[in-house]
Amino acid sequence: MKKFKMLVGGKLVSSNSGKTFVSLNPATGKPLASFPSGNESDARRAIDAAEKAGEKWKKVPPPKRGMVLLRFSQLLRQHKEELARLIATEMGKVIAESRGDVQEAIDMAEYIAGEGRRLFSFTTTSELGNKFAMAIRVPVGVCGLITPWNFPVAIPVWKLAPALVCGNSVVLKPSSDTPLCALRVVQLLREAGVPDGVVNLVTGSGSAAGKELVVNERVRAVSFTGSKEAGLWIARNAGIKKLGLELGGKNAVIIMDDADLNLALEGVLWAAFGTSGQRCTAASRVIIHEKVEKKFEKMLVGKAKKLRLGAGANPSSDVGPLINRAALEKVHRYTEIGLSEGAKLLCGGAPAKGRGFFYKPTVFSGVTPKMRIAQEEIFGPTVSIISVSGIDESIKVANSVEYGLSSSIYTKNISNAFKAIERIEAGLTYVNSSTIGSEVHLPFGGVKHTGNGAREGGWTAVEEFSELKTVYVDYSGKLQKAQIDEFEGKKKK
Ligand code: UN1
Repeated sequence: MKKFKMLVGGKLVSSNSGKTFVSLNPATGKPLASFPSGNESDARRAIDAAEKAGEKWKKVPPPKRGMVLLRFSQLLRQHKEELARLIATEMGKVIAESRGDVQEAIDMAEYIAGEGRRLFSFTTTSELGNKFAMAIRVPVGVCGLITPWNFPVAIPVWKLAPALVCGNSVVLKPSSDTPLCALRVVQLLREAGVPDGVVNLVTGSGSAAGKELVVNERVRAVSFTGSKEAGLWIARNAGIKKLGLELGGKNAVIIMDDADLNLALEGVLWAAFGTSGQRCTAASRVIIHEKVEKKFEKMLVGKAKKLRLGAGANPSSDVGPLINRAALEKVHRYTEIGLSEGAKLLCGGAPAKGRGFFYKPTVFSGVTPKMRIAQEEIFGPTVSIISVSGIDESIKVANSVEYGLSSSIYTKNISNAFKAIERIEAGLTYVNSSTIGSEVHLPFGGVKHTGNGAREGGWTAVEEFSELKTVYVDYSGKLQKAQIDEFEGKKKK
């Protein structure tokens, strides 16, 4: 097994603790690589390095920072197949989706590179003469990026690219399930020309290295994607700093009685079982008009049973493994919960035989909106079918969960579509398309307990990683008093 190190200030280092952990191949359960168990003091070393290197990086003109990201996007493209194979092996998603993960990173790096020549903010008027007013974007400082395993290349790049173009230095703490993917991303950034210390990689647990990034006052922004529980802890312990939180989802696909059922079927299969249901945007609820429920259930179960489980790297696999044993156990626990709540198991409901962490695509029908399987994020290939009598009820049920990330409606009726667009409480709504498929140049994020209002991607990506400084330039040569000189009628000569 290969042993890897962390990257701090441009140097490969072990943890101060001397301890290591192992990243596994989820399709076999076998060890892949060992990494240092970075702790609080390692995170502090990385923060020191980032603080120092940040002084120079923030002075590099933004278009030049953008050029580094453009080179990075080209390197990602050159290494796309290698990275995709690494994702398929370390995280387990099937190879086509692994390539998509890398493509999303390429798209983001390329798109954000252009921000180097934008970073738009505002100029506006002044209430006084001979005075100029504007707001400019300035770097935040050291950013702590804490990333999940489900998009082990794309999500780190979603955060790294905008943080860097804005002139920040960063400490990346990736999930302990996918450190190899993160290391490869960081190596390519260095190759693209990011100076030593501007990007640091600390591996290890969230409760040690991750925690230090959250509580340390010298870290000025934390961007986190992961569970609601961890997000809540971060929100309560981060102190005064910028926070971007992307948390859970309990996304629904609504299918009306006028929908194209074949199209809806493709969308549900993709949303429920793609990435083995391990996306924050995965659909774990199908809210369907009672008139078409039985027909659709038959169609869905027929297809779900035929999906081939297998290692991500094997091109004939449709559904890969879950990330680890704990995930497998959690998903199965929800099957038991569903059965005990009285839902009807139509297919799946058990781990697949053999090695690795595979779970059979699982469909429950007869689910009611308050059941735990209809409320809680399972993060696995389990979908609950809830039957409703019309559009109003479908939207009410869609909104009856604590989360609000993605949503979708299948209908041919324009007024149903617009009711859904207007009333579904979610950061994303798709019409006649799956809950999955966000593109990098539009904002991505959710409402309610899914997030704290930050949006990744799009023109909003730079907001998380920059501060606005308001600037007034008075060229009148005298003291002009806002709110007083013009409005009191006593303008002094
Ligand atoms: C996530 O699951 O955390 O639309 C992100 C999608 C992807 C992003 C998912 N582009 O599903």
